[in-house]
Amino acid sequence: MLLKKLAGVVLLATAITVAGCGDGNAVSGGGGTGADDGKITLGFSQVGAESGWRTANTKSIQESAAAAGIDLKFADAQQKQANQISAIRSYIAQKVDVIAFSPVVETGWDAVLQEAKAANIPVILTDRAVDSEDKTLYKTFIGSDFVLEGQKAGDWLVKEYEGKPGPVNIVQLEGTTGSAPANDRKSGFEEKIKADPKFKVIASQTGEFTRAKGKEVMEAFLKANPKIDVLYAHNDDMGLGAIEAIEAAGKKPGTDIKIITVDAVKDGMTALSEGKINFIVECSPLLGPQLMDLVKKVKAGEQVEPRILTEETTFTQEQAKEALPNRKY
Ligand code: GZL
Ligand code: ZN
Repeated sequence: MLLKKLAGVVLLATAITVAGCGDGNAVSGGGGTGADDGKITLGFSQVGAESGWRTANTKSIQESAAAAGIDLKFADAQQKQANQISAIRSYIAQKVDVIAFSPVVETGWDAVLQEAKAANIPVILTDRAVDSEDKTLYKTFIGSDFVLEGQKAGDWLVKEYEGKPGPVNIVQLEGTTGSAPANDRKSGFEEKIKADPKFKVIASQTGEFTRAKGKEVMEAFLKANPKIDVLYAHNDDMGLGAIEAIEAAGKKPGTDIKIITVDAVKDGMTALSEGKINFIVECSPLLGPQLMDLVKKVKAGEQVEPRILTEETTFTQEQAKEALPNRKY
């Protein structure tokens, strides 16, 4: 009788342990999806497909998920925050193990991030930041320092015009209104040029990170301002659109109007190598491999750095010529 009882207790204990470990899974990674084939399920909400950078970023995420054996659910939000919020909500409903996203704008995320936290699904921010005060709403943020990118652009301009008289009339094509890269690339740049009053930002408007809008806004800048010396565009795509408008106006991009852009995607680097752009600040889209490492660590309940900075540099025309042949994107 006693032996039978003992066996019963052991059996029960084992069952609890197994269940416990399953529950443990639930605590750290959201319990996985229905198909518990041991694969991690990652729900990713992407901004959209607005630029060459974004396309390269999406490719990096999709390829590295496959290489890491991670089951990727991917949603393109066409640059609309509401679409990102509903994608995140659907990932919560599907009980994915981890959620990652690139927030199209900085504000308005606390509610949906609270819901993910309540569902015990860890969140990783990639590429762009959010302004949430509560740092427990996400495990880490991997992306560039956009203020530094703006400062690098401003530093180049200050050096380029050292000893030359003003006024230096600057027009600025800003990224998506309210996005971290637009806010921070603007503040970093303007902080550097405000040191010398000869630099004047005579017009500044969003080109929404796209070629089409960049071209349209540059056309308006050219019509309204007879003397433009410099264009600072928050990404290559808007700069490339502006080049079309500048040439249509009979001016030489890179000569009559100096151009500084950010990203260093292939098309931007090609224009730089041809002298149509004068300086590019790199912003790496290749976040995929590091993201997948973070997903595995977070799923396993390991501690991760709260802020992970991407490696990136800057390019002059000469450096672009050298770098172009083996550029990955
Ligand atoms: C920057 C990224 C920006 C790129 C643009 O990390 O968020 O969005 O600079 C892209 O090209 O559209
Ligand atoms: Zn910011």
